[in-house]
Amino acid sequence: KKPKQDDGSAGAGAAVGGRLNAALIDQFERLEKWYEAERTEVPPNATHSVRRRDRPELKWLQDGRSKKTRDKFVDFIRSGQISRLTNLENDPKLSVVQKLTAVDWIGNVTAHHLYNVHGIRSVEELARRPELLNLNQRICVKYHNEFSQKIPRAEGDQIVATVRDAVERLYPNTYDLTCAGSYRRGKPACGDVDIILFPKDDSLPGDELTRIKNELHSSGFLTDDLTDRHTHKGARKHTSRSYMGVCRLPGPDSLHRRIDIKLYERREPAFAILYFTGSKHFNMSMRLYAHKLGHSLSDHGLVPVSRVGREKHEVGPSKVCLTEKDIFDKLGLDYRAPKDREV
Ligand code: DCP
Ligand code: MG
Ligand code: MN
Repeated sequence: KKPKQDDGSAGAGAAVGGRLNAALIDQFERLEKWYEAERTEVPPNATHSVRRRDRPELKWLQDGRSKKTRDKFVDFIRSGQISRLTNLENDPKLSVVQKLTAVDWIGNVTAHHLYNVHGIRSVEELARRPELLNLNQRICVKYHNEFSQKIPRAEGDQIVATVRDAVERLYPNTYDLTCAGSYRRGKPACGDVDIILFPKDDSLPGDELTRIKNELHSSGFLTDDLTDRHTHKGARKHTSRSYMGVCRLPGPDSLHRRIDIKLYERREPAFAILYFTGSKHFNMSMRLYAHKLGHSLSDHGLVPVSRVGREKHEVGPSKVCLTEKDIFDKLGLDYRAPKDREV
């Protein structure tokens, strides 16, 4: 939840509190980003706890935060800055690590290794050293510049239409196609295009996705494939297949774009659509909520579970949900339209 706007009724104190709160949230969020680059633990739920209150003052301090978090808070109140954040932001190594991990498939461990062992200081340098990278990383480094430019919706529409045409050519009137992800949440521009395919009649997917992929390659639309470590042998009861790759529309000025295609069996498309619509944070909080009610929510269903220690056992069949709204209903939540699922 965003801090509430001050409506003026609570006087000047609340206005100052609101502004301070926003600045504090901003600094904790930046801190979280840097901690990620440093691979240190983020104080548990620090940002979340700040977000929950309109006035972060004393109440929050007494609220059982860790001492380290309280110290940062006091630091902020005294100086307007969390000095730990200033230090991290001035750390030359961490700022390189952050730039490197902005590339998909490059995580912290790889980034630190590239920095320490190979002296890499930028993504451009990395592009000249493909021998240091695996295949997915090479592709993402090569197109890093293009991938960091967002895809306007109109171009997203053309990409979707290209895939739809290929699917119809190969399998006329067989699949329903949904563009999920940030596109479905109504964002004006998206990081990639996320397409889900459902057979109109129940069927377990076979090699249809491979044929669709080959078709899109032969027309020159797909330029590169990324390999997914999850899609191979025995992947989750064979109820879905995924493809991740790179596409480019015809025309001299068009950019290389990331594209994900998922093919599901039809039963219960609502769960897959809900999952791939996101956002990631929204999914996390909805899963956590389901978990608290003793259920496990995934792209395949909503299943009652019992936990013994760290073990999770399904103790019943998935709830039947034909629409996304059914899933919200089953959890006792108010329905939220895709555009309201940012957080
Ligand atoms: N997703 C998730 N958890 C992950 C990865 C993905 O829940 N670790 C779900 C939620 C995402 C959706 O899949 O919204 C699509 O993933 P993307 O990475 O494509 O994210 P978005 O489409 O939301 O944003 P972007 O515009 O960056 O593509
Ligand atoms: Mg996306
Ligand atoms: Mn995606």
